[in-house]
Amino acid sequence: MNHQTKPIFWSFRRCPYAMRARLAVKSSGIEVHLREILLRDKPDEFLQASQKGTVPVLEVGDGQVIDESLDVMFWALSQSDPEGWLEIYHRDKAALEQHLSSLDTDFKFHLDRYKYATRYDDVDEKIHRQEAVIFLESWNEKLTAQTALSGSNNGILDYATLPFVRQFRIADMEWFDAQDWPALHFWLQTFLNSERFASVMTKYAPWKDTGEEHLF
Ligand SMILES: N[C@@H](CCC(=O)N[C@@H](CS)C(=O)NCC(=O)O)C(=O)O
Repeated sequence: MNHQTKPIFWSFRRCPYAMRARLAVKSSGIEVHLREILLRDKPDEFLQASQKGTVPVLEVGDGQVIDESLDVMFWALSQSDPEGWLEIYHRDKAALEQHLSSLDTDFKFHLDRYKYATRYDDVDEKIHRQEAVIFLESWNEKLTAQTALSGSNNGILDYATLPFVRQFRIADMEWFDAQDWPALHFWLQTFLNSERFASVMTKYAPWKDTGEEHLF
């Protein structure tokens, strides 16, 4: 594949949706050209690719654009899945869909209102933290019984979820670390300390300023 035909991946480093998509692309081994953006200063070329204006966006060629993070994950892994991330998809599609949909709707809803309470009118962050805790406790329970949310190894459920649990923790790390969730803490910390995580968190200057895209 030459330079022109590699997909273009529009990304924002700290975005958990972009993070999960970068994790899947990296695991698949598919090479893309990564263009870092700033959400407050989106390049016209990015908005032309997807008017929705959210990251991640993957331009895969022939005018085909994927602008949902889970779709990017499935696109990459369905082409190449050397680590078996989709094992859970083949084994228990219903469980996978149930987890991903409650993660992206309910858990995210409460996470935003806990972490960014001031952005919303009349929101009690403690109530939303408590609602999110219901999910975290169920994941801790699952991780107590098995190594990973996806089964015996981290797979798509884990890597789709980890960036959001990381974000939840960042809201109040001391509080998070003081909770009695040993399995969840271990799962998150192992990920945060991993080479894998470091490899998708490289800092790049915005493409808009430099014109530089990075082979990722
Ligand atoms: N459902 C989308 C959500 C993506 C999303 O909301 N990304 C945020 C950043 S974390 C974004 O781009 N927001 C647009 C903005 O802030 O202008 C996905 O899964 O890709």
